[in-house]
Amino acid sequence: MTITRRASQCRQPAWERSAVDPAQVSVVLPTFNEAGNIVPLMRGILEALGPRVEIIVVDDDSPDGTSDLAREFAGSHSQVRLITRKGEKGLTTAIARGIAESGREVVVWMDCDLSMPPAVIPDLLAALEGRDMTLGSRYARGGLDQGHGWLGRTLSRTICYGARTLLGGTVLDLTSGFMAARRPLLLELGLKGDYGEYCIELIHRAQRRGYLLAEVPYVCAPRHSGESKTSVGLSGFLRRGPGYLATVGALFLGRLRGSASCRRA
Ligand SMILES: Nc1nc2c(ncn2[C@@H]2O[C@H](COP(=O)(O)OP(=O)(O)O)[C@@H](O)[C@H]2O)c(=O)[nH]1
Ligand SMILES: [Mg+2]
Repeated sequence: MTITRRASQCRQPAWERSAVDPAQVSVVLPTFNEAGNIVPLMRGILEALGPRVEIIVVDDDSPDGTSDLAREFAGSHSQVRLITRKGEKGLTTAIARGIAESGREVVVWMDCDLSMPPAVIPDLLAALEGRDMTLGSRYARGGLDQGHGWLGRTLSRTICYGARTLLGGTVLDLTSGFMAARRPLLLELGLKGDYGEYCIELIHRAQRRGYLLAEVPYVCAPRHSGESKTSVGLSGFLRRGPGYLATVGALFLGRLRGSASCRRA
């Protein structure tokens, strides 16, 4: 199911659109070399959600000084917590660490390159009403990917189409990475995988367990500053692609085994 924003809702302060009180929300920001983005991103989140939201930055000791900038911002914004991991690296474990550190009912996470607009977070939270997880979606009606070139878009769409065909479900943007989820779902399912494939796995397992999901369209913008860690072209696909394909293959086999044992029972 896709949620679209109604024009009348846009006149309210952003966080009043939310079905979830921002005091119950942590936004987890996984960063590696995001010095040019982290402060404007945190400002955008506070503007969208108001002062009661919690922001947890999980930085892997970025050499560009991302942690220093986040620490300085946290000095004047008590909502912001910084975790600097030393000797540990990886997107999925960084998000998982942020989730583990949050004591709040709802956790949101997103990329920190300003490709995902903080102004969409209230829509993700509004769509959580009666649901367990909502996803920012480039591929739902009203969404768009302006952040990647032709090759990156084609590879991403191909992965999402192939995964949906093999695994079922209704979600169009299976590698979204811009998500809001309720604590019970996160505690039950956790995050597995190395990079964006955690997203395919989490969405698949959530749908199989009967959790309710919705996609919220957003326009993915080009990275504001710094460099992509995947360079979503052919070289990025060759580096990350096998992980995605292995995850989809393993989930597909699990699904086949599951339906075979159901038929036998
Ligand atoms: N903590 C942490 N964050 C990471 C790591 N790799 C990527 N990220 C963050 O993950 C998000 C997505 O990375 P990005 O470079 O934009 O990848 P792309 O969107 O696939 O091009 C950004 O917020 C990155 O800073 C990592 O090893 N550790
Ligand atoms: Mg990015």
